[in-house]
Amino acid sequence: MSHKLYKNLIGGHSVASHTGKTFLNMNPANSDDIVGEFQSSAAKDIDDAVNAAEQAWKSWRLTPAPKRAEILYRTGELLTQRKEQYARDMTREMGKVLSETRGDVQEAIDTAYYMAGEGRRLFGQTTPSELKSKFAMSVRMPVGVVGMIAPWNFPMAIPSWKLFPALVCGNTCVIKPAEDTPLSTYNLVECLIEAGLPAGVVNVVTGFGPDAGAPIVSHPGVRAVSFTGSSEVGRIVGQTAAANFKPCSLEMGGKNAMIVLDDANLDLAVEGALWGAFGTTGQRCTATSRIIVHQKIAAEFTKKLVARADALKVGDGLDEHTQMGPQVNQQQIETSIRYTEIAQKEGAHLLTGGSVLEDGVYDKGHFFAPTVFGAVKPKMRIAQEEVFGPVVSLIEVDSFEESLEVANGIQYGLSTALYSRDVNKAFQAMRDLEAGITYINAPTIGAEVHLPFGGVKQTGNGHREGGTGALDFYTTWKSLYIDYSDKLQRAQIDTGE
Ligand code: UN1
Repeated sequence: MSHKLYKNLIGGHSVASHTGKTFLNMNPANSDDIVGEFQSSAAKDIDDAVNAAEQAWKSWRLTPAPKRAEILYRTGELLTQRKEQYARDMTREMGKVLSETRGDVQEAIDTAYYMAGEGRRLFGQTTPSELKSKFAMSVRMPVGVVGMIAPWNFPMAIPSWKLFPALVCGNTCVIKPAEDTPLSTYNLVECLIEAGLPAGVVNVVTGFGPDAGAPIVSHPGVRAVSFTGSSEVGRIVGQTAAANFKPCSLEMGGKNAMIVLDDANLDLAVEGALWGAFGTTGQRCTATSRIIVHQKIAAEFTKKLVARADALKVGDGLDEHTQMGPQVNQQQIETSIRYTEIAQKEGAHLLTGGSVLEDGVYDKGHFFAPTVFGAVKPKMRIAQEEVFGPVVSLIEVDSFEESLEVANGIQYGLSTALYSRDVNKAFQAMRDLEAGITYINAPTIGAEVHLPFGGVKQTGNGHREGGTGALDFYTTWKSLYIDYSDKLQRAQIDTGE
């Protein structure tokens, strides 16, 4: 089957990269299926895109926020109409199962409606002046051109978390989708354009990180950068942005713990662990990758979890019966293999999985079996480092206090979960778990778009996506003073009499 050639979208035009090079976007479940061909862009393409965004900003920043918001409402409607098609496209390029890619599109729809509502809020503040007949207030102003680098695991939701608040706040954008999942960004932007977004307000440039991502971060015309991806790349992005004094939002890794206490509803906890660890084939920054279980119930919990992991139906995400899809590419498979070896060398017990699925229906894809390790100690690498695959570790503890200590004993701090029926422990966990997100009696995945999303410690640099936290990143405060006294009044010097 012939595939489609996609070009960069710059200033409302579809343009080929100056490099003359392209790359193929492959279906991770089926190497015969080419999803599309995309531009391998580099610095000159980014320069064109930033220039177009700067040009478009001149009028977009003056478009009233409620009008900008109307475009987001219409985008939400278009996404709703096309949800099924976009979900199928996403499963083809990313691999996760259809129910989850439908959820991914839904997350973009939720973000569209939520951020559209901000078009009639974007509240500022009025503040009393220390001087007489002087009025003081602060208002949110757009930042300018924002550069965005998106990951492949939420191919539509995460671009929407970045684009929609940026747009309602009056910014223009240059976005680079992940090279594994560019089609979903094209689908998203297609809706924005049909909804009435003017040319040049969003520019899409595809390519690889070092060639196309790096120049976005360093370009002097890009006033702020939003990045979601690995800690390794995030560190470079953060350092480059800092060297240019650029605000930069970094959302990176996790090693998310689920604590299961001896008073927990065990079946519920098993269900939650299964979804938290193997949903999206474990490829979420919020994935449950450490299960810290009380020794009194550890044996029973482990038996049930392993049985459920064994029974998971792994396969092509386009098949409605599949419960877990492939990993996104060969590199991710290699990471899963590497950590399986590391864990075994460290003395962890492989309870199930641990291998690449290669035969029969699996021979054309990147499939890894759902993997559970037992006898994991808190300081082992398998308990400390992010795998980003279907691999989960069980760590036994003797007390609630110890479980909190183990949960906090890592460099990351994104999501955490506690299964217990004890309300005091639930509140204590909410207070003491060092993470941006804590769930009680629910797994570590499944954040909703109208709450702040992000983490502490090495997970991020303090910014939040989702919720009103996003508005703080995509606007800058301007303080306004209006003196109607008709004389010179001096702050800190005159009395206001
Ligand atoms: C991510 O993995 O980068 O909370 C985002 C969740 C999803 C978003 C995950 N709503 O699991």
